Amino acid sequence: MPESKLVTVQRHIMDQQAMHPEATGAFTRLLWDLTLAAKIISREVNKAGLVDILGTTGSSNVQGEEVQKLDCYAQDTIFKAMDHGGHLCCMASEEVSDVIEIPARFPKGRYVLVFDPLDGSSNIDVNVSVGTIFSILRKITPGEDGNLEDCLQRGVRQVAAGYVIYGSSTMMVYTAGQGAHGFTLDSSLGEFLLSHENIQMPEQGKIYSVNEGNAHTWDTGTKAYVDFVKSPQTDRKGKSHRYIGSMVADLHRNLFKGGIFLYPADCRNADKPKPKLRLLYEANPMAYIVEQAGGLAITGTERIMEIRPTELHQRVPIVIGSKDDVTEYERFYRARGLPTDL
Ligand code: P6P
Repeated sequence: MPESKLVTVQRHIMDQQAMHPEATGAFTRLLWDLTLAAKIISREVNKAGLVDILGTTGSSNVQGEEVQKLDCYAQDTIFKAMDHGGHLCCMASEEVSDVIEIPARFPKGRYVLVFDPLDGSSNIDVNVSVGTIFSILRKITPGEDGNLEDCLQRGVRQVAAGYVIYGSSTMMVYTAGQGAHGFTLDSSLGEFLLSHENIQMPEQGKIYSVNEGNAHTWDTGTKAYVDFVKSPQTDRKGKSHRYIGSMVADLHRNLFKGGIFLYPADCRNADKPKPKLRLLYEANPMAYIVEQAGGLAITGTERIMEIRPTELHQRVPIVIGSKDDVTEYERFYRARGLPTDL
């Protein structure tokens, strides 16, 4: 067992910054501020169950504080942690319809933060893992204030991306383009400590993750692929179905165990497919992490990170995971069924 290095996420980020001589330290301080927000959210999420039990007195908890919905709490926490550091020109969030300006009283910087403050929050009251997802871009328009154009950039333009999963332990996984790395929160220290350096996703997995309840809405290629992978083949067993309904939790498991996660569009109206997951703050950041770990992320035919965004809350179909599994899926999708040369 290699000697595990005692490295905090701050130290790791600084070492990453050292690989970019042009880095000014603003990026490092931006990520540090984000880890503070993650620790605060983790504390609240971990007592949510308790608040829920004790909160039976109505809308206030035992301290008489107003019990905020946790996703609003997460939104406020990230905003307050990030609005004054001088690293950002604007933000965008799943919880807010328009671009979020940096208050005039604070300095502005050259980065954009796009995030989903608490993805899967509907699972909170049944104690299922949820997560925060973030994506960091560079400002591309002139002037101090960020705008929609600064947010609507392709995933390949991401400077960094990551997620925090609030589960049996709180972990942060991030990439700044030099691999994907996992840190586990030691709450007694209040530090995220390196626990999974340079994560490598298995090239093929034994798991497929999809909401089978939507099977009647899928395109024929997806239907054929799911039927194929769950059935035993001459050269391999059928894959096991694992679906939590919280993207961060499903992808975090597949990142380490291998496998494929699918959220195809509802194709019942062929002229107007209806995808669910969001491009800017779900698909792109998770795609960056997975690609840095050796996996793939596509819509069916197109690399997720190449999509040119047109709207802040734009939705996309996503198939993401182990390289061989996603490559095999794409053959079914393009063939609109079982490929003839399989
Ligand atoms: P469904 C959670 O609401 C979420 O945005 C993702 O985290 C998750 O993968 C997906 O939706 C679950 O959607 O339709 O299967 O409940």
